[in-house]
Formats: sequence, C-alpha cells, structure tokens
Amino acid sequence: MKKKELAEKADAVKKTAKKKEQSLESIPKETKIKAKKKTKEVSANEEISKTHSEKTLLPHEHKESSPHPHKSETHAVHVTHEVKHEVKHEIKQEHVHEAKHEVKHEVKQEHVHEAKHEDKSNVCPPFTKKPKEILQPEINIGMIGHVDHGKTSLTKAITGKWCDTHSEEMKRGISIRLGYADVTFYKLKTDSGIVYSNKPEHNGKAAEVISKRMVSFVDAPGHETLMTTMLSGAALMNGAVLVIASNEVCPQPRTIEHLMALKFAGVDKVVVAQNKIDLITKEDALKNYKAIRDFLDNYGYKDTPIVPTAANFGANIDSLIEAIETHIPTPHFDESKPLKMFIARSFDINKPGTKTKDIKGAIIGGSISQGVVTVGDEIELCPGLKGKTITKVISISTDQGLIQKARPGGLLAIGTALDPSVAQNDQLRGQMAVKVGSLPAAIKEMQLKVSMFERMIEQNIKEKTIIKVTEPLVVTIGTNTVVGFVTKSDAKMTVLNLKNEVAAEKGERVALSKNINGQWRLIAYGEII
Ligand SMILES: Nc1nc2c(ncn2[C@@H]2O[C@H](COP(=O)(O)OP(=O)(O)O)[C@@H](O)[C@H]2O)c(=O)[nH]1
Ligand SMILES: [Mg+2]
Repeated sequence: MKKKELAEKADAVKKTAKKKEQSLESIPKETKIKAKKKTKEVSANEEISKTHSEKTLLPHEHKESSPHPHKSETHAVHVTHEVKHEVKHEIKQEHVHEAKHEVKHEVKQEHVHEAKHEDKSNVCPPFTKKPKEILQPEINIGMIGHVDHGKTSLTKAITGKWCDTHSEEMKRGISIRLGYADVTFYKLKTDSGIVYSNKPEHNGKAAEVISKRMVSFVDAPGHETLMTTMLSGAALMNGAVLVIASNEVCPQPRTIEHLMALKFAGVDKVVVAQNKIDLITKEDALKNYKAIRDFLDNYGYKDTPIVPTAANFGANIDSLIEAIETHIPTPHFDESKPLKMFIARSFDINKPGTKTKDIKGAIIGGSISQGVVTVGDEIELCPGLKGKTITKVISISTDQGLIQKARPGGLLAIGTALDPSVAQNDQLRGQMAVKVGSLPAAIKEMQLKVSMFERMIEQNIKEKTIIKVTEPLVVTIGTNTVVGFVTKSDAKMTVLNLKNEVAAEKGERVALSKNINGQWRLIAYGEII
C-alpha cells in the first residue's frame, strides 16, 4: 500500500514538473525574461535600486515608451509609496468600513475550515490519516478594464500564471478568451503587524497564518471587439479588480463599460488597481488618482479602494491583495436551492488515438451560483443540445485535484457522460448545468423591461444607442450570448426574437449590446418580464 502511494506520488511530481515545463514553453520568450526578472525584483522587494541601464532590458519598455526618461524601478516603488502616503487617509477611512466586513470574513474562514473537513471525509477513505487537502476556490474575482491597462500582467503578478496562452493571443498580444488562475491569499501575523500575501511567508520567512482564502481570477479581454466575451464573464464574477492605467486619461471607454457590466450583474465589490505607476510622476499620479476617485463617485462606487501598482515590477501587490481581502468578502451563496452552474468553457480532453474504453466524457467548466453537486448526480444542460439533455456527473475537479462535492464559489470542472465531441472548443459555453427539471422551458421570444445605459463616453453616438424595431442586438444572459432581433420597442416593453433558444427565468437581468460603428457596445440592460 505504502509503496503504491509513493509510486503514485512520484508520478504526480513528475507530471507537475512536466506541466510546468510545458506551460513555460507556451509562454513567449520575452515574457519568460520578464517573469525571471520579476522574480528577482519581487524578492528584492521594496529595496529595489536597479540602474536605468538594466531597465532597458525589459521588453515592455519598447511598447510602453515612458514620457519621462528618468523612470526606473526605483522610481516605480518610490511613486507607489508616495501615492500610498498621500491617499493613506482615504484608504484608512475605507478600512474603517471594512473592519466591519472583517468580522464577517473571519466567520467565513471558519466555514472554509468546516468545508475542508467535510470535503476530506468525502474524498478520502476514513482510514487515510493525512489526506491531501484539496480546496475549491470560494470566490471568483474578475480582472476588468480597458485594453492594455495591465489586467493580464496583474493576474500574473498576483497568481503567478500568465493567462494569454492561446496562440492567437500570443501573436496579437491581447487576451481573446476569458483567462483563469487560482491563488490562495494568506492573512499573516508578522513582526511588522498584519500582512496579506499570496505566500504563507513574509520577507522570505515562514509566518503565522491567521486565515487564508482560495480565490479564482477571471481575466477578461479589454478589447472593444470582445465586449460580449467580457459580459459573459461578468456572470461568474463575485467581485472585481478594475485595472486603470495611470498614464492615460480616466475613464477610457471600456473602463466605463466594464464597470457598468458589473453593475448590471449586481457586483458592487470592486477594488481599483491604479496601474503603470512607474510611467508617471508623483504629481501626475495624484491628479490621476483624483480623476479615478471622481469617476468612481459618479458611477456609484464611492467606497472603492484605489491601490497604486506597477504590475511589471510586482510593486505594491501585497497592498492590492490586502484591499481584495478586506473589501471583497466571499458572498453568501444559497446551497439549499437547486443547482445552477454557469458554463464558461468546455473541452474534450481525449488525445487522438485514445482507445474507446478509455475515452472520457465532455468536460464543462464554470462556477456554481446556487446549490451543490456531488459525483453521481444527474444534471440537465439548459437550453440543452437540440432538446432535453440530461447527463451524469462522473467527476468534479478544481485546479488542485478531484473532489466529491462542489459548492458555489470559484471555478471548477465537471466530467460528464456526454459525448466529448459536443464539448470541443468551448461549444457548451453559455449553457447552464442545473438540477434536472428545475428550470422553466427555454424561450425564443424574450420580453424585457429595458433600462438604457445613459453615460456613453462619446456624446456623438448617443442617438445611435436607441433601440429600433428589426435591428439585431446581442443579449448576454448568464455566460450565454445570443443574437436577437427587435420586434417591438416602446417605453413599457422591448420584445426580442432570439436566433437560438435560451434558458431564462422571469426577473433575470440580461445585458444588451448594439453594433455601433462596427463594434458591439453595451447600451442597456433588461429585466425579463
Ligand atoms: N510600464 C509598465 N507596463 C505595464 C504595466 N502593466 C502592464 N504593462 C504593459 O502593458 C502592456 C499591456 O499589458 P496587459 O497585461 O496585456 O494588458 P491587458 O490588455 O489589460 O491584459 C504590456 O506590454 C505590459 O507589459 C506596468 O505596471 N508598468
Ligand atoms: Mg489581457
């Protein structure tokens, strides 16, 4: 038994090493250099004092030509600190509010511990003494904001994972699909007080862990042509980091639209990363800070903390983690309701040539918004594959490994008994996995009470946002996007004839995008009536 366990362990270690190698290979060469350099810089932490000549080695410098020739990493950290001090008062005030949340958060952590225990008993035979601890992330946090403001770079700085691995993404240097990465955040007791980190250590030394939380990040594409992808990601988000580049005028079009998408999805817990702080002077950083604060106040996000960061240098990531941990609590999910899981991706994991007996069924990935699911359960896909689609849960896994029972919260993947070919290339994205028979029949005609999105940034396109009969709109419902043609539109009701059926319940909110000057722009949200 012991030997077998050891052999399995060795096998697992080998696999992980191979995986790491592969994932490194999939990263562009320049990113590798950057990542290597960053590790060095993070370990040097706030004592960074690199020379200007060293800095010229950084690949991003070619793209981000700094308006200030004296900029260096020293400067990045320096400005970060200065801005931190200047905004300290405001941040502190926010922390007062957050102190209340913290009590809740502590309780949540206890729940996590309880959950852990339950999961253990489910996963492992009762005689196993020290089972491997496999946790399901308990919350999804979105990385949102305008293109090129640093969402993917910040996701990497926080989680260690570079999400843009799709070949087209690497070629074009932008995120196309939703990216995913899990990380555990630690609240640590150290000599310098309470510290938050993505490692259970402080200044290279192990520290006392007060609590921890496993978080899934959903990295959204910021390009205008990919607004509908971002919108379908919003359904998964329980909170978000809004990334705003400090060297550009705030707000940029997608800064507004992404924040509005969250508002429509009912997400009010947001933290702003005022990124690329290394590219501007302290004075400009403060001006930009005020512009961001005004923008947030205008859009109803008054309590949102703003944390200056320089993703490429790993600067101030600990403060960003602290803001996330204190400002974005794990929401209360209702586990007693029937299962509802949003499917954000799907895949066929069988390699070509796999023997029939070894073929694994379709895999669906996403997050549960209510209810629980256990291996062996029957689930229904909604709207389904050309009619009623019921299948069995064969396996459930998180980034760390297999579990028996999944709860609402972070990202997970379910292995089903469906033919794997139906899951290829994210074909099941937009479907929902629910308790059999718990949803009303799918609809093709959708009646909505529409609320227009008043504040488009460009005044000249305002009149183009009016909804007219016969024109097409993209409807985002959950993670699903479907084209619908307007058949009626007045102050009371807008009716859409959808190209494909969708599973929808009365009272549910959908986002509406319209093609304006060749781009799908978020113009309104509607409530199903
Ligand atoms: N100087 C500087 N460049 C950054 C920083 N964060 C990101 N970048 C660069 O900005 C560009 C866009 O970053 P990316 O993470 O892909 O942005 P996204 O489109 O929001 O995901 C890349 O060239 C990054 O190297 C930062 O803090 N400082
Ligand atoms: Mg990106």
